Amino acid sequence: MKYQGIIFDLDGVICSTDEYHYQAWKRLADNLKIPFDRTINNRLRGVSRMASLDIVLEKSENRYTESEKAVFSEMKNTYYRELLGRMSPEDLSDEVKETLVILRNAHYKLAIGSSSKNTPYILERIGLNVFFDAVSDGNQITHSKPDPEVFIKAAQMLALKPEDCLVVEDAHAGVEAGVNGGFHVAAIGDASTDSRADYSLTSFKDLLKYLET
Ligand code: B16
Ligand code: MG
Repeated sequence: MKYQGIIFDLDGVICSTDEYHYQAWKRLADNLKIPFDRTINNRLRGVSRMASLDIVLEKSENRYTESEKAVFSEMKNTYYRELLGRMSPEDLSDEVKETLVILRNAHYKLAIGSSSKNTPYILERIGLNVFFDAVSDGNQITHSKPDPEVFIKAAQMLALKPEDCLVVEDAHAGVEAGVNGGFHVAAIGDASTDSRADYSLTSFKDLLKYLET
């Protein structure tokens, strides 16, 4: 097989929690009377919570202290977790579920590589907490995407070399992270036009076109 492992980004790839990130940031921005739209939101994909906040605050006329920023980041996370709390295994699409099972049955090692500190909670909500061979997430890294740390950790957990793994990403920062780490990359959604990716996917099951199963 060309690849032995597949490392999936979480928000925007496995599930649509990218929409909940948008709604939670929008709620915070509205509270602070800062303009915020989906174009700005796309810049937050794959980026850590604090780095995302700095991008959101670019449009503010005020300058905030680090302790104020800590409060805002906590507020956004509270809004976000409220939305996550409403999720259930029904929020995992049949397409993603069926494709993951086909890949598992074809003996690929499967991992998550997400910048999110909420990864364990999300996986639990959608019923995938014991599915993956490895979970590398925002709780274990010091550098967020586009740094490749989260994917390198995932590959190490799978005991594979980066060149033997395919990263699946919806964020430009994530595609860059994959390329920086020496991984092959399949891009979907917002990142699908990113020319640095090896493959452009129009849907999750498109992966099966490029992988032996
Ligand atoms: P949290 P991913 C990323 O997850 C999101 O794309 C990004 O928007 C978010 O800011 C980041 O996780 C941190 O998330 O606030 O939950 O720790 O796309 O890498 O799975
Ligand atoms: Mg993502």
